[in-house]
Amino acid sequence: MNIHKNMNNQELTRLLRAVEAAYRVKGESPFRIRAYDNAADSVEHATRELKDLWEEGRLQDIPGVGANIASHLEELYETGDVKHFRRAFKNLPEAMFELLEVPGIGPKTSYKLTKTLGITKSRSAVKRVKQAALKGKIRKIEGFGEESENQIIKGIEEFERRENRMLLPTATQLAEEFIAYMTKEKAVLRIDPLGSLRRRTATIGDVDVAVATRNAGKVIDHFKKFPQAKRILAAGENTARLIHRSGRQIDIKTQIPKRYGALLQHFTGSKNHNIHLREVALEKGRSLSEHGIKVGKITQEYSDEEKFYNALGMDWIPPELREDTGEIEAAIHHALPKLVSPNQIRGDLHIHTNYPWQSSHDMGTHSMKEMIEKANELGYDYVGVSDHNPSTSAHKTQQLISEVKKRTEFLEQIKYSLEKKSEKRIIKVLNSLEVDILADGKLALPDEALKMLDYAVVSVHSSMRMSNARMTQRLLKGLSHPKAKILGHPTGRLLSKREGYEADWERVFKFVKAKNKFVEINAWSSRLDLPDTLVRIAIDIGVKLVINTDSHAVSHMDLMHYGVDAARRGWASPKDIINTLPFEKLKEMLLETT
Ligand code: DGT
Ligand code: CA
Ligand code: CA
Ligand code: ZN
Repeated sequence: MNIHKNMNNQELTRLLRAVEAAYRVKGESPFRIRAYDNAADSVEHATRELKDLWEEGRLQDIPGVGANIASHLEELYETGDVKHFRRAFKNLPEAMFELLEVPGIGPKTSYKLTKTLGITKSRSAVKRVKQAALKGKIRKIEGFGEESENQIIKGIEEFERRENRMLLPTATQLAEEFIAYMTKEKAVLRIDPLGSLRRRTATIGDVDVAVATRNAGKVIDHFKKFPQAKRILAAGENTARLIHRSGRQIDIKTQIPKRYGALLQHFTGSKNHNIHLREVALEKGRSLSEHGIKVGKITQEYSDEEKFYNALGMDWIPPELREDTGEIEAAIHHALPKLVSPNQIRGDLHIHTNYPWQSSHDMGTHSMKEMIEKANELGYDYVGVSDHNPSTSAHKTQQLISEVKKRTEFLEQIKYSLEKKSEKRIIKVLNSLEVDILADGKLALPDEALKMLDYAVVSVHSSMRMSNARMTQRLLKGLSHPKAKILGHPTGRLLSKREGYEADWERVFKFVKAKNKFVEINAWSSRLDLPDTLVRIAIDIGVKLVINTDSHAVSHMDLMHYGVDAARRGWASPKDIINTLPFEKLKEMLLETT
């Protein structure tokens, strides 16, 4: 493993995952393994570079980085090395860590493959495993078969297709930092994100930014002095690009104010949207560019985008919809949806706390009280506290019931004490759990426990590799229980890690609609699940959705708007989203059990 002083968050995430993998192979304690797993997750989702936080003495601000790991990171930033990590990697082939990047290859598989195939060099590791698999050599290794060999090939193909894309919050934060710097130059009159960042796609290739100015030279000069730049790639008269020290690319494009609308339109994309728009323009004998709309030899100029779209005979189209999936036709017919916006969200129905029980999956880092207070601060009318169900392997049926009973009573007490603080507005607290849908479709809790809840979020957390037909059955069965009201992170996808599982989504959505259930748009940035394309299909079927943060810490509750982005990209209006409803209406829909 390459360890050095200037590791950015992406490299650090890989390093922590490598330590976790080493621990797994060496059979370290589950607590240590979990600590590294949590830390890697936190670093991956951190919106600021950890090195900056270290410089400010705030490493432990990141939930999930405990004192122990923080001390290793301090050693890293001070000396450029970590003795403890070196020890963890001892006697393990370097190449095994490279293979971990392949979806479906875990630490033990990776170790076994590199050992038996004699792979030591990390750079060619993936290529060599692929060659071995294609020659049928892997199925011959003990513990592998034809199926696992095919899975490995599939995983490697997915790995090869995968570009190095950022999660949306990472790109958003990067752009904010950059825009704050650029704004210090007085020649910058206006500045806005462009490209996929403005369209709010779930992952972002590079950050594109537009600047309105009467002095492009000054703007580009200022750009070249950006202190966070590792390298200036190019700087021309009106455009420039750099590599940020996180390894990410930032592009700017400048335009004079009276043509700024055309620039925004042109470089927001998407490519397909622009191609279609150009065809519409062509039919009217016009051509489009970042300078405006050309009729004959005259270029008509547009300072704002709305007039640009209007000139083409259509309404302005929100950037989130610009994917050429019918938005141009709708804009011509004045039939675009009125999209849901973050300030319309009145509550969060899926959050995790540190409620002390032996949980089936990862617990939150803050208490029920802290999480509820945060919901109150956000101005919400209601919040549903939905920890993972207690572990079914650690509890007998009766224990599961008594555990849920205890927690219900605990939550009642908190509600009571909140209501006594009459000077504050009272937030409605709902008693929920995120309950596993087991492989056979049964829920992980007995009826008697489920009965005590206001509603359950039901989710798949295990056995994700099954046929489309079986997964569909599993979801339908899981959703059949009267208390199962919300299907949590429906496809199970983890962006840049694994694709979601397959199911007959139309069938699931029709079932959900018929039984008055709801489908979640999980706002956690590596999930954004339902994906926007499925949001659109669900809405067309008439399904009601709920946008939840799935928070595991107080600060995560601020990330709701990323879920709203996904909803908007799926053409969702407030009427499609149940947590835009006032409490009384929500209660009717959520707590009815028919
Ligand atoms: P990304 O960066 O892969 O997440 O996706 P985008 O959509 O930001 O793509 P990018 O950065 O290549 O380009 C920004 C937008 O500019 C893209 O959506 C389409 C639009 N565009 C229009 N004309 C051109 C052109 O000549 N070159 C490029 N690169 N983009 C253009
Ligand atoms: Ca881009
Ligand atoms: Ca770009
Ligand atoms: Zn979950």
